[in-house]
Amino acid sequence: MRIRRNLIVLIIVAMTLPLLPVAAQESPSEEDALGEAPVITTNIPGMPDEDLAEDLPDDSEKVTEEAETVTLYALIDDAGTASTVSDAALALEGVVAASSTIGGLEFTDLVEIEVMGTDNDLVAAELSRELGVTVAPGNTTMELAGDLDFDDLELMTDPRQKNQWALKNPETEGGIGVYGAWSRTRGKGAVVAVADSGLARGHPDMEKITWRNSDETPGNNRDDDGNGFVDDMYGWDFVQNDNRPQETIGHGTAVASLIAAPQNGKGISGVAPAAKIMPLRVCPDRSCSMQAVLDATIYAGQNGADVLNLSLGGEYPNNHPDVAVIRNVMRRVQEEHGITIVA
Ligand SMILES: [Ca+2]
Ligand SMILES: [Ca+2]
Ligand SMILES: [Ca+2]
Ligand SMILES: [Ca+2]
Repeated sequence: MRIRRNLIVLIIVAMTLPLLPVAAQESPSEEDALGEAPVITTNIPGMPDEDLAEDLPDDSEKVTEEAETVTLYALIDDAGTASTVSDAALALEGVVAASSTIGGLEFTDLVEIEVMGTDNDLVAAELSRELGVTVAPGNTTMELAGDLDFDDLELMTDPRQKNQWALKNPETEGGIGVYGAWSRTRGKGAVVAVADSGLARGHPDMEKITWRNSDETPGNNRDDDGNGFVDDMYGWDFVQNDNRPQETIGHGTAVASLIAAPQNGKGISGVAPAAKIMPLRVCPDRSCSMQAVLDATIYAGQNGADVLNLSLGGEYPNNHPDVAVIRNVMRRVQEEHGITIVA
């Protein structure tokens, strides 16, 4: 399992290198952690217009809700324990909730604080002043990475897999040499969560590769597996907060196809053509909220993904506290669930 996972990771890393991925493999040193801000930008191939249209939400489905509260994060160090900070936060006006349990995971270095939107600056200032903790605004956004042209992928077929130079021999053709890896594994049994713009499940190369939550019963309006998500048969939409992570711009579907498009005589071949994709929608357009990315990261870990792919990026000051929050959450999910995060 470890070997296979590492193999897949290598492959995916190689495939997404040109896409300028973000960052969260193994625990980097503190210096690296703060020194290398994530660079998030993506591009992906598209799918046929008709598939896209079919999967597009109608206007009424657009997210219109105004957030009444905002989420801040206190970064805990020597300044105090998580529970001291939670208690202090709860005593402040405008604070609705404060906890070091996030998505069911206990954190020792992070407290999530929900604040009425009008009071967030005041609360942040007060916490820093009284407790000396760093308060992260939690409002960072990332962007989809890369310049993939979906039409290019559409032109390729399995027989034309020979045109996929990136899969070929590194010495002679500059690729990642995936054919050698395929003699050992094509990713069967591995689940790769793709936190992106969704997945067009009706696309000919996508229909059979979607991960299925076997612990959930579809369509009964109940959370049968008790994971906190109702009827999440095929991943989750963290933008609309529903169980339909439909594609809206094509990026997520293109990323998924680079990872796991099956060898079926249609479309292209992914680097791990026997793996399954867990679609997690975090980007309604090219911009992706940090909150959605963190929620999706926790979901991927808790629901058995072996790998989480984030073809996202962004540029922030090296010491931006939100970067520390993102890193802490990803590290914690890795520790808890052993998932490999590629960004
Ligand atoms: Ca569920
Ligand atoms: Ca159900
Ligand atoms: Ca949706
Ligand atoms: Ca194919």
